[in-house]
Amino acid sequence: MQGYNVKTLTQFLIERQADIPYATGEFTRLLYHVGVAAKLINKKVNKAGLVDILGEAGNVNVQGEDQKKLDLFSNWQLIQALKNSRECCGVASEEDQEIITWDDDLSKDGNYIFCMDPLDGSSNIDVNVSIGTIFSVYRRVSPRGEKATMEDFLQPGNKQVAAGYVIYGSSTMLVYTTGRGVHGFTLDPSIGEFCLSNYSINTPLDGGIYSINEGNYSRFPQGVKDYIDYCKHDDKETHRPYSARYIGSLVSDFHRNLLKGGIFLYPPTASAPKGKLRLIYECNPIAFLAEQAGGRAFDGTQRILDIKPESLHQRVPFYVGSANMVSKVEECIKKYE
Ligand code: AHM
Ligand code: MG
Repeated sequence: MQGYNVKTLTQFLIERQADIPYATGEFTRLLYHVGVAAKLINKKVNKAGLVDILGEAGNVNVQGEDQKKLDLFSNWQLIQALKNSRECCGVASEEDQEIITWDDDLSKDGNYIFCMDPLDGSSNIDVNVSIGTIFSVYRRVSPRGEKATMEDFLQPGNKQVAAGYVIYGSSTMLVYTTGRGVHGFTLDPSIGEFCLSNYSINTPLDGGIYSINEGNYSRFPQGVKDYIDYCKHDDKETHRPYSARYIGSLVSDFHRNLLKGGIFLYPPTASAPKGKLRLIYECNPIAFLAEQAGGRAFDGTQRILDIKPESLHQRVPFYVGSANMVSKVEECIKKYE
């Protein structure tokens, strides 16, 4: 009889733990709990059309955007999972103005802090388009045994110990890195497990897709306009014009480009000089994944992972994807410096 040979996320995490000298299992437990929360969020996302969970919750989040009900659920679910893991001493979330810390001794003893956008691209929920959870993990810099401090959260992205996302798409996938490659797991709903499906993802150096909200073209800096014109230019040798693909859901746009090769751009505009996306819980984790897969991420002047955050909800312009495509947009932007 044909068997079913799978490696689950939990098995993989345990195997990988042994790779790291002196690993105590704290980090493995943390990611395990994130995986459980992702499954619970996935269940709700799948049922979104059936239950009274669609639509706005009536609150406005710290970015001034309407919160959708599923945003609130996902935020709550992840915070519970992180607390239950007993390895996390603090959380920063897109949905919360302040950092979240706990008073109990177990939490105060946790070694890790967690930054997240619990449900990104949530304006897509009502129309059944893929959305995602984005997360980033750091080792705390404040002493263990005390509450986490803001300093723990304002570390540059190059200090991340792990980052990942969950994409709730035609399949649900969890993709993560701990700085040793990028690995993808697809949820098999029949056994309720994330199973290893994409071992060591490498993104193509060149790609044929550009992803940008081109409706804002007239407001982009000239260098970005030049790059868009370059993408559309007909040139057989460099396989142009490229294809334009834009879902408006960062996780989905990035995931497609990661696998197929492409670039995602969210430039500054006159009305939003820092762009839209948030450094700590959107750009840093995606940049870490991109680099680990062989890609690049920069903000127009410097490497995303080298930016020292100044505030929790800081925004940055974001260009990420296949290394040669990011270098090309960099060349276009630098012309106008
Ligand atoms: P959100 O965090 O409020 O969901 O917004 C972030 C989303 C990203 O997923 C996506 O890349 C971007 O906003 C799309 O913005 P726009 O509609 O301006 O193109
Ligand atoms: Mg978001």
